[in-house]
Amino acid sequence: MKIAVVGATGLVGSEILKVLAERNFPVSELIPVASERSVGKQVEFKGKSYTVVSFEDAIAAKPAIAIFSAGGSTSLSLAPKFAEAGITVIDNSSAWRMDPSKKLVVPEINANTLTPEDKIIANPNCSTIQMVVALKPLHDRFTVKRVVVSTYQSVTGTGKAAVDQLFAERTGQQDVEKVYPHPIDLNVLPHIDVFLDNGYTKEEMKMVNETKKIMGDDSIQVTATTVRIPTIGGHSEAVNVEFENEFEVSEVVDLLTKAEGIVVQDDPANKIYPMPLTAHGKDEVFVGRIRRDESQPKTLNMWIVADNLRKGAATNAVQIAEYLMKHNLVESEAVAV
Ligand code: A2P
Ligand code: 11C
Repeated sequence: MKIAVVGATGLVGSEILKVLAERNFPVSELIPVASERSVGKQVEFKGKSYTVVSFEDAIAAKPAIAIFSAGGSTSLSLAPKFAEAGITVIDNSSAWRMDPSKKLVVPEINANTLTPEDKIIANPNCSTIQMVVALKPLHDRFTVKRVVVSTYQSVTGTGKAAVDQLFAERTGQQDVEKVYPHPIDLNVLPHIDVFLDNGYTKEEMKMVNETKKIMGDDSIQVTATTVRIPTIGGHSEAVNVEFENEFEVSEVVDLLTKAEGIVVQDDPANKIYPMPLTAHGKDEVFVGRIRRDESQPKTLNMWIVADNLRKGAATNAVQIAEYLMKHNLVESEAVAV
């Protein structure tokens, strides 16, 4: 299958190339796309070099699927051009997620809603994906009523320039682009994406709105505080969940242990709990610190960590591509324009 990766030179784009290779996705031809300034550059895939092309050349090459991770405005302008050519777009940006005509997909939860007519499929925000993967098996059993989440998010969520800013601050290098409004090393910023009129950030509202859409349940109440911390391995989340129904902690652990895509790491006596350092480079969602909230009934606390570039972005997108391929939902030779 011919696959285009739009944003192939970026942090998520490079991770998509790695994940496609690791999972042995049957790529017959890779078509890397980036901005005009990168056309002609080389990217590596499975030990071979591929030349970055323009989006026009990528469309002309008729890939079956284009995985986009090049920012919201690029997706808004380019995804429809690919879709019109019969190419199925899996889009990592926030551009299409809340469009009622587009599916917002986490394969473990709602890939079964996909049809061949879905030509632009939205990949959720990283901090939402890891939370809903852990909430879904519990929602099916106990019904989630309300979630209070605080995040501790990796600088890799912002992109390459943010990783460079963190390490430049650490090493005292001055001549580097500042992507954050304050220092990030030895600091914590309660500010991810832009502030909205309601006082929340856009990242916080993504967690509220995307959760309802993916879970297919508008009654789930979510409130979030999203925070950037100086780490690179993944996003962490302290999640407080109130259920409609009573639960046993042992059953929660059992459900999470059996759920697809989750690894329970919960052995406090041996100091075992999820951390970005150990989640880094992994595809699973790690859950630990599972305990009853003793301050109110039917309420649980847990700690969720995942590599935001993996399950939070690249892995989830490649899993959608795998699902599309397995269920014959894409045109293997897309129509040229
Ligand atoms: P480029 O490397 O040419 O700037 P990150 O999030 O890590 O900063 O990466 C963003 C990715 O999106 C990069 O691959 C970047 O390419 C790509 N990109 C940015 N603007 C466009 C565009 N207009 N068309 C295609 N790719 C783009
Ligand atoms: C972050 N969650 O960590 C963001 C990155 O809506 O796809 C992804 C932004 C998005 O900064």
